[in-house]
Amino acid sequence: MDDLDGVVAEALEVFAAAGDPASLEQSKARYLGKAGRLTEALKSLGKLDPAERREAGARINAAKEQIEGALAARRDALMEAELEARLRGEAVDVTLPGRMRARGSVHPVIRTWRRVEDIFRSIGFAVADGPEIETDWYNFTALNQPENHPARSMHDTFYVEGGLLLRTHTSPMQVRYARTHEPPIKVIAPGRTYRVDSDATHSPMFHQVEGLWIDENISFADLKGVYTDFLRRFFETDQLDVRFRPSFFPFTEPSAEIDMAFSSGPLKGRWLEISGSGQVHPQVIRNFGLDPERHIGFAFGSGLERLTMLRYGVGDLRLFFEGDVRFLEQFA
Ligand code: 2U9
Repeated sequence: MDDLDGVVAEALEVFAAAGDPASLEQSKARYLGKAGRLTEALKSLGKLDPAERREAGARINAAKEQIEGALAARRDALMEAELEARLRGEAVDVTLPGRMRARGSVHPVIRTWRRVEDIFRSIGFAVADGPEIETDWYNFTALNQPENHPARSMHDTFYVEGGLLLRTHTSPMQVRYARTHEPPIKVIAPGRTYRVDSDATHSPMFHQVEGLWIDENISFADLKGVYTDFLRRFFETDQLDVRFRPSFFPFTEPSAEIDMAFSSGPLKGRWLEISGSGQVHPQVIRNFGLDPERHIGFAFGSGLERLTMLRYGVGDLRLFFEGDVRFLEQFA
């Protein structure tokens, strides 16, 4: 019993050395457990005479209280340290900026598409929609494209199984529209088109808008008025001139290229090719199911990428198809 102070000192040392609650509880058994040092001491009290027993009992109890006190204090300290560590590990820095959610934006070519639709709708044109996979008849034959025309070759057109092809212009949509509507036919056909062509200025998929106005008395003067008005509204300036140059297309006769030039601004005075056009060929009118002696009108076709490049000053067509966010977000 004389080494009780030694037992207490050892217990305090062992508790202090316990690094976590589990090893602390394990070392507790060595002193306070059933076979612990103090329990053993209490058991041996029976062998002592009453006077010695009281005195020894008091000393053992005092030692026990000391050990229990030290155990409780160490337990609190360890649990607090554990909690501290957990809080540190799970800490959230509320001063950090939130995670950004990137917002999508409308592709510049699609912006142009919508803008063109809005302008033409406002002057009474309907907007046609139709298949991107077409028959040879709607894409070529109906448009007076002869059997041996190079555009029909595998070098120029993507053919798919079953004699079908990816439309090379949006004209077949207008043929479909004209065959199912009575004149006056006043429609634009915007959409994706496909050609076997890929370099700095050509993409195998590109966008077109074509227009068609057929009635009993529609002339080149109407074409000039409609298209000039369209360009001035599209580019938001009246400082814009238009000229027609003779050309050839199988589906129009006569045919013309349309050039435009700004009369102010950085591109001032430079003629830019912007569209093809012409009076719809009598054979195409016949293919609508109409009589070319009675019905007449014009058509035009413009590239939406070209309109977009000129409106925003984009120098390279490929930027539209690379999906580079640094380019696209400028149109957000
Ligand atoms: C029908 C009849 C005739 C549409 C026309 C053009 C001239 C033309 C090109 C412009 C640039 C295609 O995107 S581009 O490469 N288009 O030059 N398109 S006349 O003529 C039609 C359309 C539909 C029923």
